[in-house]
Amino acid sequence: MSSNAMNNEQVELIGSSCNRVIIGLGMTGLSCARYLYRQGLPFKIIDTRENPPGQEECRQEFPEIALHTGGFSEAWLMAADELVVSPGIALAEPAIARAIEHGAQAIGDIELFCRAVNSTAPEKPVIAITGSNGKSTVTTLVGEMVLEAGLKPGVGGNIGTPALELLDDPSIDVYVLELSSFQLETTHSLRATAATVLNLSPDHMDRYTTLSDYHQAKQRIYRGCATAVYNRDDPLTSPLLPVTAGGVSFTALSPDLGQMGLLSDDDGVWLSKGLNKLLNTQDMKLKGTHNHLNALSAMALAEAAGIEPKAMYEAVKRFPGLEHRCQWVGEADGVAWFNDSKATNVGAAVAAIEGLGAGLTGKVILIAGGDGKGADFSGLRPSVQRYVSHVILIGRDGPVIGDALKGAAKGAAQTHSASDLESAVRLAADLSGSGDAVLLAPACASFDMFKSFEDRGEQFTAQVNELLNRLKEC
Ligand code: UMA
Ligand code: ADP
Repeated sequence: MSSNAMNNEQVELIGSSCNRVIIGLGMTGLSCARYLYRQGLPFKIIDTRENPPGQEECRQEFPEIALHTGGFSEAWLMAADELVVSPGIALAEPAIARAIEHGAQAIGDIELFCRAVNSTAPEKPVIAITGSNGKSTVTTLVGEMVLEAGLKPGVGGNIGTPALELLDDPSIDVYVLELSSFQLETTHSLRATAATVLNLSPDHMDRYTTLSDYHQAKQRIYRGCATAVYNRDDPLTSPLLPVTAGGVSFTALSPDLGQMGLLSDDDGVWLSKGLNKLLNTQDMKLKGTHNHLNALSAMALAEAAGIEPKAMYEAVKRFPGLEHRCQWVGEADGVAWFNDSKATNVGAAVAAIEGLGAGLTGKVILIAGGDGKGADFSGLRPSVQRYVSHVILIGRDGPVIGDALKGAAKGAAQTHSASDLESAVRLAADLSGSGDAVLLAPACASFDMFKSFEDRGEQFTAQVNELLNRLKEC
C-alpha cells in the first residue's frame, strides 16, 4: 500500500510511537517542531541548508532534539513512518520519494493543523482559500469580514503566519487559511466549512511537470468541504471531487440564481447574488474586475461560514487592498506609477495590465522580469499587444520574456533591457508621457535580485518617490 493511501485510523495508531522526521527548519518546520514538542510527540529534524533559519530557536527550545543540516540523512528518512515536509521542499526530491516508496507517509503542517482542529474544535469553521492569484487578498478580506461580524478570525497559512501558530489562541472563532498547492499536496484531513480555488493559471512550473499536476494539487482543497466556492469563468476551478453540501459559483458576468456575479445598470457595476444587487463597486476601494471577483468569492465563503451580510458589505467597502498589489505609488506630469511587485506569475501580470490599461487615455509602460520559475511567457502577448507601449526587462529571465514577446510586440510595444530596477525606473520616466502609467508587474519571482517581493516593491516605491520628488522640485 502506498503510504499516502493510509487512512486516518492508521495515522492515529502510529501517533506517539511514530518515527517522525520534520523536513525543513524554516517558518513551517519550526512551527511543526514547537507543536509536536508541546504534544510530547517524538521527532527529528532535517534541513538541507547548512544554516537553516530556525536553527538557533531549535537549539534553544529543544536542545535534545536531533537535527541534521546540510543535506538529507538517508538513514533517518528510510527509518521514518511519517515525514512532516515543509512546503519549500518537493515530495519528488529523490531522497524523499525513496522514503515514501519505502512506506513513510508524507504530511505537512496543514495536516497537523487539521487533525488538531478536527479532534479538539470541530465546531470552529475553517475557510480554506487557494488559487494562482488573489489568495492573500481574499484571505485578508474574509478575515476582515469575520472581524466586522464581531468574531475573532485566525488568519494564517501561506499568507505568513504558520497555521499551527493559530492553535495557540483559543479565542479564535473562525480559521481563515491561505493554502498553497505545496501545502495542499501534503494535506489529507482538511474538511473545510467553505473552500475555494479562485482561479488557475500556470505557476510554479519549476515544481510541477505539467499544469495537470498543479491543478490536481489545488483540487485537494475541496476534499470533504461543505461548500465549494468556484469561478464559473475558469473551468479548472470547478470541484472534481464530491462536495458534501453544495457549491456556489462566482463570475464576472451575470450570475445564475443564488450564485454570485456582476450586474450592470445606469448606476454602474454591482456585486450581486442572483438578481439581487448587493453592493455598487463604486463604493469599493479595491479596483479592477479581478478584485470584484475577489470580493464576490470572499462574500460566498463568509456566507457559508455564517457571517452576516451587513458585516460582509462593510468590510468590502472599507478594505483598501494589500501592499504591493497594483498599488498606486504616485503621479507626476500626468504619469501614474503602480507597484504590483506581487505579480509573480503571468496570470497576475495580465490582470494588472488589463485592469490598468483599460482605464488609461495613454499606454502602460511595463517593467517585468526576474526569476521566471520556468514559465511560458507567451500568455503576456495579447495584453501587451493591446495596452503596452514599452516593456522594460530586468533580471535573470528578462531575455526569456523578451523572446516570448518577439513578434507580438511588433508595431505595438518596444522592448528594452535594464541592468537593474533603478535604471528601469529612470528609463520608464524617459519613455512615458501624459496619460500613461508605469507598472511594475514582473510576472516573475524576485529571488534573483531581491530578498523577496516585498523588498522589490519597497525598492521600487522608494526609487519612484525619489524621482517624483525631484520632478516636483524642478
Ligand atoms: N529549503 C531548503 N531546504 C530545506 C527546506 C527548505 O533549501 O530543507 C528552502 C526551500 O526550497 C525554500 C526555502 O528554503 O526556497 C523556504 O522553504 P520553507 O518550506 O522552509 O518555507 P517556510 O519558511 O516554512 O515558509 C512557508 C512558505 N514558503 C514556501 O512555500 C516556499 C511561505 O509562503 C508561508 O508563508 C510559510 O510557510 C507559512 O505557512 C511564502 C511563499 O513564497 C510566502 N509561498 C509560495 C507562493 O506563495 O508562491 C508557495
Ligand atoms: P496570491 O496570494 O495568490 O499571490 P495576492 O492577493 O497576493 O494573491 O495577489 C497577487 C497578484 O495577483 C497581485 O499582483 C494582484 O494584483 C493579482 N491578483 C489579485 N487577485 C487576482 C485575481 N482574482 N486574478 C488575477 N490576478 C489577481
